[in-house]
Amino acid sequence: MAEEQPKYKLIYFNARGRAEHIRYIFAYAGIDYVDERISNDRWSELKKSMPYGMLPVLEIDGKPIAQSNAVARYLAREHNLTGKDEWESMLCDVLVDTLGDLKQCK
Ligand SMILES: N[C@@H](CCC(=O)N[C@@H](CS)C(=O)NCC(=O)O)C(=O)O
Repeated sequence: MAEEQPKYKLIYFNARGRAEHIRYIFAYAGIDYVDERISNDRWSELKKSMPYGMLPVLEIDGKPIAQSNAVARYLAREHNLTGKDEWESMLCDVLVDTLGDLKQCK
């Protein structure tokens, strides 16, 4: 019998920001998920219940997980998107860290 897929809910603002690479992984791997985009006026209340008080958060079967790159790496590993060997896996990490540098304001 096929293993049941976890239920995923991605919570973020209505923006690409730090959630878009997670959405790309879901789209590329063909994974169903709820893409919950919260408005700024809901945020101050919701913030209190989010781990570390920031978004994005991915709920996996109801368990809230913070940190976009940790989430993305987990999904990539689960769906065989980390390359065929350690070398390709390193190249994926290089890309992630480079994108992280680009997101920083200097
Ligand atoms: N290292 C975290 C950073 C998360 C982060 O900075 N989130 C911002 C939006 S991009 C946020 O939640 N800002 C609202 C706030 O701090 O109240 C990640 O990559 O998930």
